[in-house]
Amino acid sequence: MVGQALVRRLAREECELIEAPRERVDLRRQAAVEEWMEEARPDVVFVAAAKVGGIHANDTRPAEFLYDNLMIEANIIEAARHVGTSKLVFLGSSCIYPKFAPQPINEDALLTGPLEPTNEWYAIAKIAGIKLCQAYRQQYGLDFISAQPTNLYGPFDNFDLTSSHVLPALIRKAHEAKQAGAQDFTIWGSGKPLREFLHVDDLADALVFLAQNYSAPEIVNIGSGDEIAIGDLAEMIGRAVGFEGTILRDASKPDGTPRKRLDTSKLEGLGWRASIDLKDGIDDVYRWYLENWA
Ligand code: GFB
Repeated sequence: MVGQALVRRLAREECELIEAPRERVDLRRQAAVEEWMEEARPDVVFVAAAKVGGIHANDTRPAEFLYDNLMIEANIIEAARHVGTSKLVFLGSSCIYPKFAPQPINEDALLTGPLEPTNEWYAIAKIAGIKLCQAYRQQYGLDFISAQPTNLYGPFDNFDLTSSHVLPALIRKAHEAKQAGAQDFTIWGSGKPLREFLHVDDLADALVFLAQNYSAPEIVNIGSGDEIAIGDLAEMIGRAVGFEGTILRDASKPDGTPRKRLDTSKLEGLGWRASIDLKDGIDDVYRWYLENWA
């Protein structure tokens, strides 16, 4: 999803675009990454690739989320150094911050407290990626930066109900309930956790902005300010999809972190802010879902 958004955004820049699709290179394999890098010799690298998933996938596949992400980032960062890449933008995540970090979460909160257990494996891998960028800057003088996006959604999202994030899952549940003429659909947890959502086209724009305008070891948050309780999100999606029944809650499923709104004052100070509002973004993704998935 992030890679596709970057490709759409970079089509508007004067650059030659080189992609590393999954079929061409398994980024978990060091030799494959080295070979790809030697051939491509990119000037700028965006590390969008990662093993990602929603709360259930993170919670039940800890080894994959830790191992795959450590390998992907370590292989790419070291191979980029080897071929003389001049700029690298690494993507972290808002889950790198402590579970009970003060809100909105400032970049300084990194490594100040315990992580949310459902996604600590992914978070540890992403923190290692951040530290790799900082270490390569310190030891080799390389301009490797890292950005921390809030919860993302958009075209090419994953709509598989066991591995997806909440927003695509609820679009699918609401749509299928409407199609089946069902009276209800069920969301996980209490519906009370708050999440901030950023459309992936906004993210891609921010990443290109940072590649062009930011060069420092400190991490940068990318958020939207569009924060909503999961129960309210479900109702909003129900309206967008045209579902008129009841929304039930499954308390046996985890809530995860209670709130993780990012403080985006640093990025705004640099001159960038999000522009796609959540309602428009949901309409956009629902259109994409109808055309490509449903
Ligand atoms: O998006 P999500 O899976 O991940 O879940 P996190 C967000 C909230 O939505 C949780 C609730 O409180 C879920 O319990 N939820 C309700 C649902 N219904 C559903 C449903 O049908 N599917 C899903 N998936 N959730 C992720 C991390 O945490 O945040 C990732 O797991 C990543 O590693 C991402 O960092 C940014 O927001 O809890």
